[in-house]
This record gives sequence, structure tokens and C-alpha cells, in this order.
Amino acid sequence: PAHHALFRQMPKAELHCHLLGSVRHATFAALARKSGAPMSTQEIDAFYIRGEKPVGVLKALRALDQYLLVSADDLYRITFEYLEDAAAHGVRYSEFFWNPTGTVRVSGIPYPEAQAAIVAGIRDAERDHGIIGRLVPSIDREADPAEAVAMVDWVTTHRVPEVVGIGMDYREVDHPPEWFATAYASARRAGLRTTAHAGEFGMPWPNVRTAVELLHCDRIDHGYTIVDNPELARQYAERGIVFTVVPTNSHYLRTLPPERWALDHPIRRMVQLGLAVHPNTDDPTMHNVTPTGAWQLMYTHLGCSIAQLRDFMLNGLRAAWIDGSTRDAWM
Ligand code: ES4
Ligand code: ZN
Repeated sequence: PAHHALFRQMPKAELHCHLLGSVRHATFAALARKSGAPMSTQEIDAFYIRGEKPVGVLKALRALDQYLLVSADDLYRITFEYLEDAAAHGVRYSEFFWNPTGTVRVSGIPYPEAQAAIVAGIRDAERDHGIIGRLVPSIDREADPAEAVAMVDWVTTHRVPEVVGIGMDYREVDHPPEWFATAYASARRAGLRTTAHAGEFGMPWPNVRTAVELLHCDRIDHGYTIVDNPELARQYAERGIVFTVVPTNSHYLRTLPPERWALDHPIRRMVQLGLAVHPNTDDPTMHNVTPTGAWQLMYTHLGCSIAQLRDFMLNGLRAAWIDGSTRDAWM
């Protein structure tokens, strides 16, 4: 396809990718065999079929916590493999999400051991592939908000430099952002940076505003429904708030035929409204997308120019939670 080599080679930052959504198909199958998970090959294959709805993906992620990830070594393996795969697509820097609540409460791996295994995977991937990984523990909004407060306590108690901030994910429907104000305030007091999934699943723009104004998020994951409030969009464009968007995975994308993406797609409208966006993969293996593909879609399907892609790269560097001297050396 046109420009494929360019999109692969361009140095990329990844700011919105879930560790469990990045598990290789073969590794998922191997972990299932090793753990004796009650899952057939067909069930596993179904998680990896192109175009699977996100509820299918979220089920796959729950299965990983419930059956497949049994030891800290498993977390080391999926971390190293994710970063290896990202590096092969020109990703030089990745801040990726991991949900400690499921790991600790469901998989039964204690937080300090789990975090240490992921950090070891980050360290070895940098040694072998030159990619810099940073960990973003993420609140599971389907769990009790008290678990979110507990998660922030684990992070602050076992603080390491590779952990740069927190996020919030899983199903936004019926789990509004305001439930998590205490956990976010506690994270910010501890000097952690913050982001949250908001305005996804068709959930309306007030969730985006709550994430910015009440949770004081530094950036927003998805945020598509902000296009329904152009005045708020204008304000956030002016404030330079970065939205980590996912061209393969918006609520709207699945309702629009590809020939209309360039016209009606919310990400395209976000760009037209002047919002700072940065394209990402979200759950790369399960959505059958690569970092190369995510950037390429912005060009081939969303009508963005190469000059705009350059702006998106700079948005990513601005939104990354790296210190100023590292960022200056890079830019
Ligand atoms: C997720 Cl809401 C959402 N979308 C995609 N992947 C996820 N992993 C956890 N929450
Ligand atoms: Zn996501």
C-alpha cells in the first residue's frame, strides 16, 4: 500500500495501548495450554478475528486475568513480547496500560511481584530492542471505586521511575468518571500524571468534561463525543489537550462504511475542530492493527495529510510523560 514503508519507519510514540490487548495469538494459546484454561482453540481464535466487537475484546482480557496469567513470569513474557512487536513497527517510546486490580484480585499475583516483572520486561526490551517502555497502571472502572483508591495506594507505596501515571479503562457505560474522583486526587497528590478513557462507547461529551475538569486529566483517551459540543472542543483545542485516538476502534467507526470515514468520522471532525489528536492501536493483536497501520489509516481513510501526521507526532511528544530534557533531546 501507498507509503507503507514511511508509516513503518517513522519514529513513533505509543500512548494508548493495553498490555493485555497486545498479547500475541500464539502466546495466548500457549498460556491457555500451560494454565489448563477451560478454553477451546476455537474460542481463543475467535478473540483474534478481525473486526471483533470491543465487548469480545474485553471478554478476552477478562479471560487472561481469570485463567491465563498465573505467575509474574507470564507478565514478564507478555510485556517483553509487546515491546518487541512495537519496536518492530518503529515505536521508540510506549506508555502502556495495565490493570493491577484484575492481576491482584483475580490472577492472585501480588502487586509488588507483578509490577517488578513488568518493569523487568521493560528493562530487557530496552536492552534488546532500544524501545523505551513506561507503565501506566489503569483503574478498572467496572470494579468498586474503593479498588481504584487501593490501586493508587499500591502504586505510590511501590513507586518506581518506570511508572509515570495512571489511567482508567474498561466499560464506560454505567461507570461514570465522577465515581473515581478520590482515586484521581490521591494519584495527583502523589505526583502521578493522569489520563482516562472518556467519550467512548458513544458515552456523551459530559464524561470528557468530567475527566478534564473534575479528575484533572492531563490528556484523554478516545474522547470522540466531544465533537457533539463544538464550544467545548474549541476550548480544549485552545488548551492543547491531547486526545489519544484509535482509528480502528471508535464507537462510530463500526457504524460508518469506510468510504465515509474521511467525511464523517469523529476523529476527522476532531482534527477539523482543531483538537490535538495522536493515533494509537489500543488492543493491537486483538484488533488486528499495528502501529504502522494506525498511522496509515489516518492518511488513507481519514484524509489527513503528511503535514498533519507530523503535527500528530508532535502532539504525542508533547503529551508523553517524559521529562523536559529527554523531550528536548528527542525533538
Ligand atoms: C479497554 Cl475500554 C477498553 N477498550 C479497549 N481495551 C481495553 N482494555 C481495557 N479497557
Ligand atoms: Zn483503550
